[in-house]
Amino acid sequence: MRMVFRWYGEGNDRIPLSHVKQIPGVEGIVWALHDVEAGEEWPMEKILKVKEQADRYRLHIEVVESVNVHEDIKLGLPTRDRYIENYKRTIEKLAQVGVKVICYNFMPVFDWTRTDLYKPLEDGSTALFYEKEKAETMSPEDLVDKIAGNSDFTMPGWEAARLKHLSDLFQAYKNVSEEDLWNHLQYFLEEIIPVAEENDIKMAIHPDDPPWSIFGLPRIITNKENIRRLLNLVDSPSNTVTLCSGSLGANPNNNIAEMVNEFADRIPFAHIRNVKIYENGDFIETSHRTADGSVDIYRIVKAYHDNGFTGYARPDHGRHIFDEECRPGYGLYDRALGIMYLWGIWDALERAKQEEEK
Ligand SMILES: [Mn+2]
Repeated sequence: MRMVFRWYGEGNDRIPLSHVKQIPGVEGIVWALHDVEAGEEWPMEKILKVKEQADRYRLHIEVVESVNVHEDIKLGLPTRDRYIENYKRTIEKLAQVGVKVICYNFMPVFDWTRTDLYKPLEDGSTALFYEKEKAETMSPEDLVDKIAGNSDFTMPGWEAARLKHLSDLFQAYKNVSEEDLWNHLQYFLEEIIPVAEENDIKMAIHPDDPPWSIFGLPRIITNKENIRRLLNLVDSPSNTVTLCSGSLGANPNNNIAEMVNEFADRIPFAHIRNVKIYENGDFIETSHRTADGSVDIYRIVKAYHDNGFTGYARPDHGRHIFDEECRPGYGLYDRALGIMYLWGIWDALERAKQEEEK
């Protein structure tokens, strides 16, 4: 397991790389050019700047999250080919600087969705929260105001430029069924996977968060069967999954350890996080500890260990603790605690295996 840490870039992330470097076992950053709009080709100059910054702390930049997919690609519009060409050029450039994994998602309009970014937990910390009833009754515009408007920080996937034409986008998706979205994903993969293969890059799709349809938009990367289908769309070692225990874990029917066992060789990047699911369908992001949520983090880490996992892993989100002022879900402290919990499980499993072999 190779531990990495999501970092939003100089001037955009309050956490300095000098602090990231001090979290035990963190070897690299998970990064993106957050100021480049979806569909545009990433400029080499900007890519190299991030590499220089990471190099200074001997952190690698092998994992990118995300190269966002333009809506025209998800909608299957004729204009998609231009954006797909840009995507290919970006893959080639990222390979040149040593990138191995590119995370992306195929969620229409919205990336991850929550109804509250600062919901208090019993211990006085706050965390990202999803209130089912609210999500089902609030308008998309209200949601955008809440997430994109209420924050001092830009939120990944909630960039203003993407959400400018909200009503047009919803109109455009009216006639896009889940099967259409599968077809559009297949078209995209058939174009980019050969380029990824040539460049020794793994394209790792992130599951939908939460793993069900919101606002009537189609969503397809939601469970084991659908991940299996995704991997078969283009059967290539470069067509892979970012297995996110937090996203998939919001549906109690998803057994993530089972998914690790089935898809191990197609998971180059693990997102590990716990969520607590309430009976009414609400869920909140908790600490990583198994006892604190509904997802059995121990079982998941054990499944990775059993399968000899050598891919990258990161704590997915964290709570906001110790009065830290941070991008919602992306503070330093709770993610650092999460990393130590993951290492604790991993090291104990590793040690037990060594003792057994003696
Ligand atoms: Mn995730």
